[in-house]
Amino acid sequence: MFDRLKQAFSSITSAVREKQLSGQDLDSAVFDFQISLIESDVAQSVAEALTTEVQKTLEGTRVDRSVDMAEVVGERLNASLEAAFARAGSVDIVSNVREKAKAGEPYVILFLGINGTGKTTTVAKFANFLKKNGLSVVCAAGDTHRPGAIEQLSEHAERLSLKVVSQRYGADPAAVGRDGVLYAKAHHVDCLLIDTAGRMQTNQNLMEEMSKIARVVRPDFRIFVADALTGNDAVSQAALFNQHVGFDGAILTKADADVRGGAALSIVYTTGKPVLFLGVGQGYDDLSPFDAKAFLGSITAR
Ligand SMILES: Nc1nc2c(ncn2[C@@H]2O[C@H](COP(=O)(O)OP(=O)(O)OP(=O)(O)O)[C@@H](O)[C@H]2O)c(=O)[nH]1
Ligand SMILES: [Mg+2]
Repeated sequence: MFDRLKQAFSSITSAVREKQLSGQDLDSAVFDFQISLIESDVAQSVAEALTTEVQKTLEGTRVDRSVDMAEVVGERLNASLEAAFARAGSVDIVSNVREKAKAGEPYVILFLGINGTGKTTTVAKFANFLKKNGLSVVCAAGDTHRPGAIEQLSEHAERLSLKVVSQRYGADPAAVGRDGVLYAKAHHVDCLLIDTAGRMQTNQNLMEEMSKIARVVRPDFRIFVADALTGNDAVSQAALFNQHVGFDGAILTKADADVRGGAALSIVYTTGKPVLFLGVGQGYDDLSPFDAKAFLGSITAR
């Protein structure tokens, strides 16, 4: 996973070291770094910000022959990445759910994202994860648009021995969400997971519908689901949902097939929201908690 991003970070420090030793101009190394970030799915704005960090570091140390510029550049980049991930913070959903359960209230999670990113699969994986942590779960079939969507969620739920609250196709998803909340309250279920549609006539309609569900249901947490393989698109979608509906954390699916790795970095940088989990396959256990430290360690080889 994420090999390209790792390569981009290691190539800038080795290029700086080589050029410094041979007294060559460093501008081309900085330019190559920016290109390799973009090729690793790092959003343009984030690639520019990181390149500026490198440039500033080089300007600040160029005169001093005694310092190892490559080392300084590596440290500056690490510090910048660490700061972005620290700003986004982290969330312990299991303890949040437990906390609310103590007060006798269900914890409501709304899943958001465009079509095909893996929302429904992720709802099932997330339900499995909560169950394994000793929590009770119910799902609501909030995608009342796509033919087969209700059956798809119901099949997952059956395999996981979970209840699904649903209505007919064409029903108001906000009403389905509200039914879910009422069911969870009446049956003392710890957590309600609401699946939603990803495709509507227009993105504007999708945003309006998601905002309406959020207004009616007032979820405790909104999870944005993105497909890591779509790279920069995932970042634009994150910006769209963050602006129009708002979300509290992201899950990146299909990370098992993602060799580039820039999506996680870019979503954290551009939205300031944490990545919570990575989807790493199609099985119910293929959901790994996202460890920012380990991620940074793997891409910066520290
Ligand atoms: N390899 C891999 N495949 C995944 C992962 N997550 C989801 N998928 C696959 O992606 C496809 C789409 O998943 P869905 O869960 O149906 O996506 P969705 O967002 O609900 O799609 P719509 O309901 O059409 O909006 C399915 O074939 C999933 O098995 C993952 O982490 N890794
Ligand atoms: Mg779906």
